[in-house]
Amino acid sequence: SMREGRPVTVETRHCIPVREPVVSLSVGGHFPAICVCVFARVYMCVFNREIILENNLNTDVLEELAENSEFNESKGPCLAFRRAASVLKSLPSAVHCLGAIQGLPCLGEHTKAVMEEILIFGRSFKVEEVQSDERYQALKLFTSVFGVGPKTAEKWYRRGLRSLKEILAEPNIQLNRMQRAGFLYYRDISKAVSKAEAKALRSIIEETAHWIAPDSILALTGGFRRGKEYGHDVDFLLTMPEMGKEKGLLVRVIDRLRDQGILLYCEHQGSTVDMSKLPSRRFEAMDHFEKCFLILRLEEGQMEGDGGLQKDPGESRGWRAVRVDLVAPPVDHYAFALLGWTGSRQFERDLRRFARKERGMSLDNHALYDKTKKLFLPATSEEDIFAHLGLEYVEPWQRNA
Ligand code: DCT
Ligand code: MG
Repeated sequence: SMREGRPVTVETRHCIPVREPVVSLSVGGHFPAICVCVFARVYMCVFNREIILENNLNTDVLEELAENSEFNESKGPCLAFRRAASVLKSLPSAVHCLGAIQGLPCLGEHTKAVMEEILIFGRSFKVEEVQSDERYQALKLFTSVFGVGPKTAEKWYRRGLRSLKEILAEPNIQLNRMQRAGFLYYRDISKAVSKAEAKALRSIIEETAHWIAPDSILALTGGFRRGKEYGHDVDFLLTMPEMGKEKGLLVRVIDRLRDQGILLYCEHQGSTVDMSKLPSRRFEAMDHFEKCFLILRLEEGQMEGDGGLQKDPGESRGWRAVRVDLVAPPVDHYAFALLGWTGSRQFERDLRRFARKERGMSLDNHALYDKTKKLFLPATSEEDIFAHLGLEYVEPWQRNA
């Protein structure tokens, strides 16, 4: 799994770990009824069979349910399952009984029902039903291709297509450039990117950027900045120390990567930040910075000591394709862009909600706006932003929820 889990056993006051011997049930007099009841059922159903229920296992199934809701365009339930997964991820230990989750926020009845099934039967029938659903399987498969979103996936499903082979064999399907690259490099880019690979790419892009502009600044963001071992892509911010000097830099970096023969695919988006619209501009989920979505070729020989390329066993070619996002904000928006692109998505969502609800402020990847004072709060670092929000600084590795 690409997710971080903390496999620690739970020792909360209200529950006994499932792995404890049966005798500990007899001391259950002061435990809440629901807890005792669940334990009795656990023992009746599975006797001594060990159920090790780690939270990462739980959150994976909840994220599958979230994805399924997304395919069904059920935004509410989708967000509810994502929130629940995020809350479980933030617990210091694994959940071994329902009692341990009774008081937690954001766990809806559907989530609780799924967790109860897993605690009692060691599996969830609701999840299995979703997993075996033909439409879910097809949409999950289709959207796993770079450039294919839920709308396109749905269209293909309605045409009766069920496999990637069938899509490629269908003469009436027009793939766009991004989707063609997605199919071409499918095996490589559906493989997780390791931290060592991310570091190697960082060196390559930094060298390229410095060759063009020696004082340019490159920062690794996304999951790898949060300390994750694996990711689905590698995210970077690129800027210049002086405002406006970043203009044209990204295009030159792309050209240079192309000249070096490592640019397999590039979708470039120019900046759409409209400074004249400030401060009436809407605060949005997507940012307007100049950026590019790339597929780069990473050579075995470019890996620095700590590990080789993530490849299939028996794969003899000495390179792999990797998805890279490169975003180029102007320096006075840099701190906001860094905070936004470091993620996680759920952390950003919660931080924005906190700013809005608790502080009457709007936060996005560009700026922080105080709605009462009607002014923008400038920041040159993430620390400044947390300070404006009246929060203690949260380290990137603590933003994984
Ligand atoms: N982000 C953003 N605007 C976008 C896309 C992403 O602000 N248009 C933010 C949200 C999280 C962060 O950037 C990185 O996005 P991902 O790469 O999708 O997530 P990740 O946490 O790096 O996870 P993964 O390991 O899957 O890459
Ligand atoms: Mg990422």
